[in-house]
Amino acid sequence: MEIVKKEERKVDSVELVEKYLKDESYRDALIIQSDILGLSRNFLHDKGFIEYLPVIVSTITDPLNKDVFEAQIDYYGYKYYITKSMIVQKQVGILVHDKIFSFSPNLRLEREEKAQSGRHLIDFVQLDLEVKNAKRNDIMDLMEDLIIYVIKNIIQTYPNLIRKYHPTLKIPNKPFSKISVKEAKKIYGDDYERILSEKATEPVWLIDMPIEEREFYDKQNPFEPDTLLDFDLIYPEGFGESISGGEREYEYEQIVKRIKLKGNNLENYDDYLKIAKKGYLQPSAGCGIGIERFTRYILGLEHIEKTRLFAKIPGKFSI
Ligand code: ASN
Repeated sequence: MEIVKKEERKVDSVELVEKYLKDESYRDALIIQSDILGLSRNFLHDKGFIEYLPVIVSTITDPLNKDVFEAQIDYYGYKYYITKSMIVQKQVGILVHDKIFSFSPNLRLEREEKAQSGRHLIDFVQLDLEVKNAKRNDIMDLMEDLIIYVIKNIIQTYPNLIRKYHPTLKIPNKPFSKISVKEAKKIYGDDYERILSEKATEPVWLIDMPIEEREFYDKQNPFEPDTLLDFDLIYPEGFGESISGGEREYEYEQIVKRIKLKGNNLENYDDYLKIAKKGYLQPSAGCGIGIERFTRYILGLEHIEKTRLFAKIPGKFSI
């Protein structure tokens, strides 16, 4: 794919700084975000998780099941990818410690149409975690507790900010409801994700993605082979997708089959496949939750751009 530069877009650095100083919603969002980071970190430490530093450049990265431009760098003739997610690194990570997480910066060069969604940035951070021998339900249960813990604490600590920005924000009730993609499509049609989010008043799990719609690493359901043992969490009130995750493929033959099924190039996964072939990979499950989206949801912000400084909106040039 070729990136077409449509026009010269001038960004004035002084104007940008003045915007940050004038509009207090940037300052408020950063206060909330700082607490989201601290609370999530404490929550996971208490559950015995080890925090890893993120991997930002690698020879392998998530192929992603979507249309993004490739982000590669050339270093002394070697090719590195900028990480789109740490999924393969997490699968190796759990061989060293059973429960791991990372605040992982990801670069996804999304198409400009995504700017309108209000929830896409090309440079964002996800809290990415993985647990050895865990099942899908273990991770969903963990994330429900994490979200409840974070929202509860933030409402208690910053009642005035919540009243000002998102007065309808509630502490969600556990367990969150679940709906399969098949069922959601039947009820809401092809635009099920958007409609589900708009109708919901509490977060909802969307489960059992069709195999052709997701990446090779989410585990195929042996009892329903056209679906995966995975999930997304959808925020209510139209705030859209929050989390994606699932159980993982870890057996060499199955991984090869899945990479081929997606039409991905096996050679791109050489380093990963070697590890799988040796039998080192283990069963695991995990997920990632976008930090800027979590901030946006808690404050009920119109656009995710408000949740960080130097935000990069799809298709736009910025500092
Ligand atoms: N972090 C996600 C996961 O663990 C993968 C992703 O970001 N695409 O499943």
